[in-house]
Amino acid sequence: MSNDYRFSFGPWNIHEGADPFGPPVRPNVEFAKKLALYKKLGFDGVQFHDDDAVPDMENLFPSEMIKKASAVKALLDGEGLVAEFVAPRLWENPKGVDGGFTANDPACRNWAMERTYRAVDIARALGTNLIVLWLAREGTYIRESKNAIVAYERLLDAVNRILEYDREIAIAIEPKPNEPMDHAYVPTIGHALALAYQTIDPTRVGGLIETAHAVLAGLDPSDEMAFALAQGKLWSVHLNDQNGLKYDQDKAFGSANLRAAYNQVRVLELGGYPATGRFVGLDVKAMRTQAAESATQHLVNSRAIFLMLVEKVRTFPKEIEEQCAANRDYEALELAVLQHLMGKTPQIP
Ligand code: 3MF
Ligand code: MG
Repeated sequence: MSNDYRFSFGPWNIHEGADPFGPPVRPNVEFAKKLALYKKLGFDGVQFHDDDAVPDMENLFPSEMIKKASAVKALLDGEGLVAEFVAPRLWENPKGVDGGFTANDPACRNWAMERTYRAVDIARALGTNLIVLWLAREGTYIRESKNAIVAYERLLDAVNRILEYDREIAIAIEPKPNEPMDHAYVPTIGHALALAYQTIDPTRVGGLIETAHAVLAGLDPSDEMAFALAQGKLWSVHLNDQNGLKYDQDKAFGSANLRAAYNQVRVLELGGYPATGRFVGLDVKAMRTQAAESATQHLVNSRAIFLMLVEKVRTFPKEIEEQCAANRDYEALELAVLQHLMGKTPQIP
C-alpha cells in the first residue's frame, strides 16, 4: 500500500510554531536539514514556494537565480527526492498586500506577473512542470474595494499569460474561501475549474484540493475531490484536518473527523489516484505545544493514518455496500462503516 502512494510536504510544514498571537517556540530548522528528513519520514516529494528554493530570488539576475535553483535540484537528487510543484509566494511581499493579479495598482499587477514568471523558471530548474496557485490575497477585505467582475477577468488573463510564458508548464489552482482575506475570489474547486475551462489551454489547468479549505467553505472534501477526479483534474491534494469553521488549522490528517478522512481516502481509491502518479501532499502543522525533537510527528502520523485508512477502504466488504445500496438501507450501511472503522466486523442486520 505504501508503494501505491507517493507522499509530499513543504518545508513550511516543519515549523517554528509562531502564530498571530505569539512568537516561535521551536528553533528554525535549516532547509538542507529539512531535506535530509524527508526520506526518513516516508516522503519522496518536496513542495516549494519559489523563495523556499531561492530565498533572495527577486534581487538576483535571472542567470544567478537559475544557478541557485539548480543547486537545490542537486540537493534533491542527492537525497533521492523530487520537486512536486512550485508556488509563487505573492502574499508576503508588500507589493502583494492588496492581492497580486487582482490588485488595483497596475504596478503591483505587473510585479505579480514578473514574480510568477520567475517562479516558473525556478520550477523548470527544479525539474517540475507543475505550478500551484494559492490565490491568497486575490479577494477583498471589503467588497467595495474592487470590481469583482474585473478581478475575475484579471485572474483569467494572468493564468493565460502564465500558460503562454511557458508552453510546458501546468497550473493547479488551490482554492480557499477565506483567510487571509475576508472573502477570496476562487473559493472552491468549482470556481477553479470553471476558470480552467475558460483559459487558452484547459488541458494545462487543474486543481489542488486541501481538506481544510473545503471544510472552511462548508463543503465535503471528498465530494470536492470527486468533482475534480471526474474531470481528470485532481493534480494534487493537501490532506489535513479542520475542526469546524474557524481559522485554517492544518491539523494532522484524520484527527478531527476520521469518517471524513476515510471518505477522502475512499474517493482517491475510487478515482484511481495512485495510478495517476500524483502526490498525496500533507499540509499539516505541528501543535504549538510540541517539543522540537518531535515536531515532525504530525507528518509521520498523518501518513500513517492515511495508509491505515487505505487498508480500511480496501477491506470494507463490497457485498455489504452492494446489498445495502440495493435495499436502500443506508442506516445499516452507516453502522457497518462505523463498525469497520472501530475495528469490529461489519454486519448486515
Ligand atoms: C494556505 C495553504 C498554503 C498552500 C501553499 C501553496 C502554506 O492555506 O494551504 O500552504 O498550500 O502555500 O501555495
Ligand atoms: Mg495547502
